[in-house]
Amino acid sequence: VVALGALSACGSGQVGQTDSGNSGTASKNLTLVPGVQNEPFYISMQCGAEAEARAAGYQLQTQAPQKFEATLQTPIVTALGANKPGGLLIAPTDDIAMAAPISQLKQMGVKIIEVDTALTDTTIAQSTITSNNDEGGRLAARTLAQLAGGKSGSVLVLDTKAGTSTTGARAKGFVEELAKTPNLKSIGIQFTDNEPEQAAAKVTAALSANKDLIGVFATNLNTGEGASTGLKNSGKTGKVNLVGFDASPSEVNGLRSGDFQALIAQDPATIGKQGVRQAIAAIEGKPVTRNLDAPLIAITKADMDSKAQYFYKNQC
Ligand code: T6T
Repeated sequence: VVALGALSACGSGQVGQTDSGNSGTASKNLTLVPGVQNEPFYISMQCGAEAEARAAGYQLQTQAPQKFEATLQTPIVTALGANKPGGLLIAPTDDIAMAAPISQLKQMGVKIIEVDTALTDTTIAQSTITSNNDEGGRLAARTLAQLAGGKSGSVLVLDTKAGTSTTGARAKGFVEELAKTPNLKSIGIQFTDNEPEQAAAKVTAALSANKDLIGVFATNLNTGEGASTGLKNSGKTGKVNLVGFDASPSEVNGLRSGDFQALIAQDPATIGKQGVRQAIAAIEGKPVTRNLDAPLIAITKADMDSKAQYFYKNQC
């Protein structure tokens, strides 16, 4: 496990489906395929990747699916075969289903770097750069235990979809760590399909079934936003502790206003930057690091003003 450095500065590129940097030879072209379009976590990752590519004289193009879904990400990856980039930086939307299209590109000589999520088959990518998601879940459990301050109650965990390596590891780490706090009892992990509406509905149902609900852990941005709506609709904002993951502009506003009690922030710009570095190393035949962990940090309302550098961006 290698700790990474501070956030890289973002360039002035656009976000979405973009080209950035200098024009170069075919092998100097990189493509970033995030998990989903227009989402602050992946936008911040793109900003870090673009700045690093530009500095190294490489060109980085970004193509993202409209939803976090393997059926939408697969055709994007497959189409890259027509105009092979030197390296692919990808956040696989499914740890099994994305193996075949990614392997196909690899067989054509494209260097494969996983950023954020990963495939179950660890032989496909040359490098994986991600947060330590198990530890992120554990950090969320310890943060919730502190917020509960010795009170007893039950706790709901909201995951996204089965097959998402990151959120799955967060949920599992959280439940294991929570078991060390006897007054807090997990009522289980529920899937939301990464839809805020489903997350809101699961929170409302959990509140009806568990009068002692004391906390909710939402494993990413959409589940957090949905959970916050669910608590609001039931008049439970601030009464049930909501610990979210990520630090999007709307989550940060929610922390300030009291909709969230804590956020576990990742460092997506550093993930993007390191993804580019590893891709370039692979293309240029230099040593590549197989696994890199990016830093995580817990943020509460009390300390948020001193941690503004961890907030995600909506544009570079
Ligand atoms: O939490 C991030 C990312 O790490 C995860 O893999 C999917 O959800 C996010 O993009 C946030 O919505």
